[in-house]
Amino acid sequence: MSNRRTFIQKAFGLGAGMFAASRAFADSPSGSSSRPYSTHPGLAFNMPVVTADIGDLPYTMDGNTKVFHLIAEVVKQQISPLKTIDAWGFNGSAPGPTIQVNQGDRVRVIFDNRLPEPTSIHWHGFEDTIQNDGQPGISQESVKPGGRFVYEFNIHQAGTYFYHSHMAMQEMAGMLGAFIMHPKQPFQPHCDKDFLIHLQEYAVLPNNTVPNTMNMEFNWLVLNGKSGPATTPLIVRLGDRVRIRFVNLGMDHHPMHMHGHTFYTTGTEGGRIPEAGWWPGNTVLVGVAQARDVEFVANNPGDWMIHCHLPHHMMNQMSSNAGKMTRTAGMPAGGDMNTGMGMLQGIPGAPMGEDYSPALGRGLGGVGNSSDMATTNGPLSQKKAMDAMPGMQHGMGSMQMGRMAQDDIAKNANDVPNFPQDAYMEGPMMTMDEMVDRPENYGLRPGWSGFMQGMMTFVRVLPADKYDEVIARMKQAKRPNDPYATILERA
Ligand SMILES: [Cu+2]
Repeated sequence: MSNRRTFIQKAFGLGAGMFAASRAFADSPSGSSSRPYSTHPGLAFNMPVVTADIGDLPYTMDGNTKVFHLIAEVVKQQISPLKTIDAWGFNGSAPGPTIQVNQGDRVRVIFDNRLPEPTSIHWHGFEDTIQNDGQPGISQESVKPGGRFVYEFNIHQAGTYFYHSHMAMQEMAGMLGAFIMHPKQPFQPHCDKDFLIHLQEYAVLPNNTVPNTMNMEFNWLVLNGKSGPATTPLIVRLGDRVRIRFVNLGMDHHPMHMHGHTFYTTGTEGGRIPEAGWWPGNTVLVGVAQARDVEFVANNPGDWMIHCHLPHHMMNQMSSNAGKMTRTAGMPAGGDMNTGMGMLQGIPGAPMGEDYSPALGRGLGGVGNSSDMATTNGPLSQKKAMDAMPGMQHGMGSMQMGRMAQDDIAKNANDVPNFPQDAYMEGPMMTMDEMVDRPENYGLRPGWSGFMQGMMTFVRVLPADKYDEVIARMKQAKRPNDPYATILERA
């Protein structure tokens, strides 16, 4: 028995027999869509939650207390192959790593502030003592730069909870993470896979790396800190019962939609819903500061999309679509606050006026934005496109920027009102399969990445042979701190 498995068993209170039973069963053929609940035949147990692209915060034991070391710090978060932003997060990522504990645990979180300003950590939804609430200036002194605060909890709840800075702007800069409390009595029916997906949004202008946290309009929409197609798909075996925990600590509510299946909402940020109260759907609205746990039997093979259904949240580097579009050499990036919010000062005073062009996001005017920096959104030559987007010239790799098949566009396209809509926003010219290559993407349709943007990922429901092949490739990759490690150990 590997150390890793021993660790998992200790961590989640799993008996050796449970592993043996589910393991033996996993070796048998699976894939029947008639299986009502799960590939696991025995008693339910708590599967560790997988937070793809993020992973978990490790802990040590001090007697009976689980001790976590949480560090707030400046992080470089790569949200897309060509876009790395300066965020504030925890232990190297934004969102921070997921903390997983069991109901009944005694937990200590040693928190260090390595940010240049005061902060504290709020434990969202915890029914704990006021001294541990993490509300700066109310329940505790702020933790100064270089300072430390120790939080202690007796975990008596169960479900999907969070931690985050209680300073609003810091939260928008990435200071959030998940806190899973596994129930003492595992939830029935047993789930074979348990995933967590954070929903976040950033406003980052072209050629900038610093999110504008005061912005009200967002052009980078991310799941677990990655924008499609850089998101890592959820890998499940045909017949698995799957739980997905959506967590939203952003500015907007997100209707999260899944293709090919009907799921039931089984939990909220307040814990488990009794089964009689579960409701079916294929879209669940995840409001700000809410969690929604959904469960389904993955009985329909295919690469099924999971995405926010707000149209603007299915794009990257989104731009306002008004004013002169493709008939000019480029468009300004980020108007100032007034014009960006629609308070027009040009002539005539209408968004289609000669003084206006589309703007990429909204800015503050002079602070972190660049009204005069033109970039392209039109059918320009490849050279012009490259010249206009200096930030895009590094590592363009296999991206076929600017190449769109002539016969994809009607001859009279430029005479048609509303053209272009998606013609130069997605499709073959945005394909970057090689740049986002990873084992979890193995076997996807060639060119898939040109159609994945923003809050989009897949649940890949794979028949046994394909599942085994993808899992084998994931194991082969031997990635340090692999978020999928707890699944790979069992596979
Ligand atoms: Cu959304």
